[in-house]
Amino acid sequence: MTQSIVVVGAALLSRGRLLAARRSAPPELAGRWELPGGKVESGESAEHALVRELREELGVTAEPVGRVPGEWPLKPGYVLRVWTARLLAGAPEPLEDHDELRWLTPDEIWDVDWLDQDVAAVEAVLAEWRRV
Ligand code: 9L3
Ligand code: MG
Repeated sequence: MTQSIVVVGAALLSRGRLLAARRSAPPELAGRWELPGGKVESGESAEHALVRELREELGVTAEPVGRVPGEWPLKPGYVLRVWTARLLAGAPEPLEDHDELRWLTPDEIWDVDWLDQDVAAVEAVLAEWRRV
């Protein structure tokens, strides 16, 4: 059976806030908010992909903290897996694929229009939040 392509998403947590990123592409996803990240490349670990994607998309150095339990289907053949992560250096900027960033408190989490596929992942992040 063909393996799904894993897309890693980062729940970047800092000072009691979660980073949300608004996609600028592709057109069908533009304007919706997501946990930043992207596809794991062949031969690459998920954690390495997470660090690489956060460097490329946001210009920061970050480290994975822990896997958020669960796995969420994306488009056919793709699944989303999420790690909590913390910033080691830099301040996130929307360098690639995003046009706005927001640091959300737990109370503000549902103020943004998350991608449909990210809603369940963000609910799982909220459940983990108190543990990190
Ligand atoms: N995707 C959904 N939620 C996310 C991420 C990072 C990605 N939190 C979807 C959008 C694309 C696919 O996964 O259809 C690949 O993501 P990217 O490489 O375009 O970021
Ligand atoms: Mg991406």
